Amino acid sequence: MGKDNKLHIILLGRRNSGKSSLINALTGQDIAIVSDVAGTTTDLVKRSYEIPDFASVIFIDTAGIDDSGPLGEMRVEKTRNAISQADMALLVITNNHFGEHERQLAEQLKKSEIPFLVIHNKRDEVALTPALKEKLTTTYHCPVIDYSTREDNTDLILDALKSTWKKDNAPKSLIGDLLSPGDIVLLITPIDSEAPAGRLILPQVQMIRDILDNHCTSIVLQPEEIAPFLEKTGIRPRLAITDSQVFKKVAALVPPEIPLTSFSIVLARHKGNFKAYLAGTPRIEELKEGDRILMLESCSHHVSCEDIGRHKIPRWLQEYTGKNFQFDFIAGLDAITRPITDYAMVIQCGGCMITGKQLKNRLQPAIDAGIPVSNYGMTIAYLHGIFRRAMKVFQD
Ligand SMILES: Nc1nc2c(ncn2[C@@H]2O[C@H](COP(=O)(O)OP(=O)(O)OP(=O)(O)O)[C@@H](O)[C@H]2O)c(=O)[nH]1
Ligand SMILES: [Mg+2]
Repeated sequence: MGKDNKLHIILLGRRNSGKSSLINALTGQDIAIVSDVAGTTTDLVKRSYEIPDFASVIFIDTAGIDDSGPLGEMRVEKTRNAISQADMALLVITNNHFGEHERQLAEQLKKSEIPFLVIHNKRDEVALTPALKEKLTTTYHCPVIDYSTREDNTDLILDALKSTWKKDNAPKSLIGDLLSPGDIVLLITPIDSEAPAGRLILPQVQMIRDILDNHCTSIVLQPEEIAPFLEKTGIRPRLAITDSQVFKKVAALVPPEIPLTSFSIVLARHKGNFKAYLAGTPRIEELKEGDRILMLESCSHHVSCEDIGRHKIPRWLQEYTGKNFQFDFIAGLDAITRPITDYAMVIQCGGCMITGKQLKNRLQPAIDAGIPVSNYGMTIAYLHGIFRRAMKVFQD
């Protein structure tokens, strides 16, 4: 979603494939200029439209991806850059032609995790072959629609857009892949001064729900209750998940044969760039005296996150390394004011208040610049010497 909370859908394809015609058809407005001259659209054109029962969208018309010459190449560059603003894409092809341009676009979309549909346009002239449809469906797992802006109404495409978006945004299980039905999971939840009065926090509630969804049993208990519980019941849980702040204490209480991880690590895997965190966290070792570290907080009102991010992690980092650092804190989705290259490391909170895509986009510039990134839970695990144990259950 863009800042305007609208779904941005970009149309991509070669010149003359019918991108502008398709936007006209989808929006029911004859606004975009359409012609049989290749290269009619030369700039990004945005068009708002309300898809009934779905969302406010902005269609982005682009110049053909096969444009050439110095000006053409600039247009192609512009089209490619626009892809990152999009939430979804329509890849328009004709004449059963899916060549290098299309493959590159599809790869870029996949890499950016932008769901897309392939529209084979002008079926009134040449119909989509079953062989190409089959090939594209198995390669990209996306809808492939044979279409004609001259003959078909747009319901087919609008329905496919809706269902693709819903499928892509369907909640995925947090730990379902680690469990079998009937497994028992310990959820270690200290009730201390930082625990909100009279309730659990969102990640704890989400985890309980996820365990129920997977037909497993959760046992919710405080650190002090671990040893008596295990002793009294003789139960050997499949997994233990703890609040990261008491990780060290809990690691000593949960027998080594029981896999142990933390709520924030589970959430980091679920949402965010787990691979980048896995690679980035141990680079705490490379930090130098006086380095600048960026702490990204995705919400501005969660008192306990604030305490962890603003006080505990900075203190623990300086204690662990024996060095002093400068910390910058940025809350919500506020802009990062300094150039990202000023930072030696970026540490992101769990991101419980923002979407996965927002979280990823927020970290991408740092990742692209080769700056190590981590998140609160993984940094805490590392600083407390339990990183390896906490990651093991995901690596096996
Ligand atoms: N036969 C047929 N022609 C179509 C269809 N859709 C579009 N066209 C024609 O294809 C030509 C190109 O259409 P545009 O919509 O301008 O294509 P475009 O992809 O926006 O092209 P550029 O802006 O040059 O990149 C026009 O002459 C359209 O009338 C279709 O379904 N069938
Ligand atoms: Mg056009």
